[in-house]
Amino acid sequence: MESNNVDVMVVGAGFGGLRALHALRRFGKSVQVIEASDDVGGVWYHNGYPGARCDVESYDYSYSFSAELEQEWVWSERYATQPEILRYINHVVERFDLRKHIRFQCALLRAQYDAKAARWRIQCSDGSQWSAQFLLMAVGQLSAPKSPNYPGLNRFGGQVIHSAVWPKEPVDFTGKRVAIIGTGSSGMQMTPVIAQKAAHLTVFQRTPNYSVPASNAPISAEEDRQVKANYRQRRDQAWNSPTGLGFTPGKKSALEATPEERDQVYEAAWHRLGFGFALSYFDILLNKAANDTAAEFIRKKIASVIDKPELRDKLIPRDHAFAARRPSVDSGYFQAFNRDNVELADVREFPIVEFTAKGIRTQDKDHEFDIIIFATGFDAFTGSLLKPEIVGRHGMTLKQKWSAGPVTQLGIGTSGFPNLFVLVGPGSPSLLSNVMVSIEEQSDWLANMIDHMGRHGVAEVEVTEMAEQAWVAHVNARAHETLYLTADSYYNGAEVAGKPRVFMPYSGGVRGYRRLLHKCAENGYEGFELRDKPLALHGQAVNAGAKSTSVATADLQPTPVGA
Ligand code: N01
Repeated sequence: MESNNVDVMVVGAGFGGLRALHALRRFGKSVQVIEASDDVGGVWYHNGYPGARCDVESYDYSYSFSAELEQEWVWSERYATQPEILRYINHVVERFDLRKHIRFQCALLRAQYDAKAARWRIQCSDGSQWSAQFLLMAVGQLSAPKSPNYPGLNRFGGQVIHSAVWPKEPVDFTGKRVAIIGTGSSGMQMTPVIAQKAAHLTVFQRTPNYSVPASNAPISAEEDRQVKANYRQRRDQAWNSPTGLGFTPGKKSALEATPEERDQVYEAAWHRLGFGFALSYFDILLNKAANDTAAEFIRKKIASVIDKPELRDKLIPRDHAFAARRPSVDSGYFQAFNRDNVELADVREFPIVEFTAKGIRTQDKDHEFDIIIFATGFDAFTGSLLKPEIVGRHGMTLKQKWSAGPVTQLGIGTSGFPNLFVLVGPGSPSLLSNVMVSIEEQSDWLANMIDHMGRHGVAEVEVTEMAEQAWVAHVNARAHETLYLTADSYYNGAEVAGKPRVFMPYSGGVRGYRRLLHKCAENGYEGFELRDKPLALHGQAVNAGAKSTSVATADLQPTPVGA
């Protein structure tokens, strides 16, 4: 068992877990990463569907911790494809010799906190058992795929594939009748690509989605040289932008601009900015009337590329504000419906009744398919976190503790679960940010905290109840400043029936969040209790520079989004 004692057990070998491993190793910590699948990459390993690519620009969706890595890696396109991202991840793993710390086909089944030893006792799917001072969950926010359970599902004689569990062997669509259920980012990305191969493609849509064109393009040698000559400035700009994408929100309200000015601004953003379109004016996500101007512009754009008038009304989103749900960044999604072999099935008009041996029966007709793809999304944020049984200090499971929704201090830890950390989890900017920026920020912050604890003889760290209540209130207050709460989405738990309706990501922006993280550390990890002996052994909180274990609520006062 000796070799199974580690300082930190990291769960997940995606971008987050790998970055955390790298950060912790720099401080000389012994780290074991466990990964349920048979290779690195997390979501980028599993989501191998045709057309899968990142909708954050390649230069920004990459690690910043090594200037050499930044300089030597050459991205081929503005928005990298899934295979290219996976090659990058593997390159990083080999270059920094990370693989030897990772155990594959090893899923976390159960972790129980041993309150007297201040260690986590861990059981894995491969039978291995571990003891770790810290348990760091880097399991991703969109890693628990969700499939509707239609009647007759097992009767269907063709192939059923989920976008997020894409087969490793190639799927040949040539001459096939294909169905895609779901029109989120995954469905919208794969539609135009599969349409080119399939004999017939039917897209089952429940909610029309907004999308901004990717304007993807190859990266020239000159552009690569220029970016790399100024990479630090580019990173600074990303870190100091609200979303971590490098876009600075417009200074003006959309409502102050004349219609002509707005059209010019939106037109320019439409052709180049991807997600940056949403920041053309600072209040697009804050004010419904401002949002309407952007939404109307997008609706006109969508209408202009759809040839069949009867499809326009169905494909154009009207039932929610632009970006209140996650919009897509697409490459020819709407145009795909101009093809003779592509059909839209509106399941709000004619719901799916059941699967049949040959396909799908909707209320109006029978559809026959060879392949049916579920692009139906995920049990977001908490799906993978709550899958293993994680038992805290009082014998309570994390699932029980979070039965009314996740409760955290800074999205990082939760009371009753000492020495447990979550990377890019609920309560942090996570999916409202360039997740790479959030991953790096939190990994370094956590590694510093763990190092600090080691140097100050701290055995146990635990979030205080007061701090987590203040943080949840702050996350809610920030969300209420925005339009995010006006729509049902996976941001607020609406994607799974019966899931607590709680707004999960932190909408205060990565820069504001970073300030709070730093302030927390400067104040001796405010909101966390640092103990030299485990509480179970009647240890006292050690000061370790702490001024207070509660949070100064003045630090959490709402400030405008984009500040
Ligand atoms: O999942 P989604 P996704 N019957 O949840 C529909 C990231 N991502 O995999 O909206 C019919 O967005 C559902 O309909 P509705 C990105 O953060 C990134 O597409 O619930 N339809 C919706 O249309 C993204 O936001 C990239 O009414 C059903 C769709 O399925 C996130 O992953 C690429 C249904 C699910 O959309 C998730 O995207 C891809 C049912 N029973 C994804 N159940 C990058 O580029 C669900 N739907 C980085």
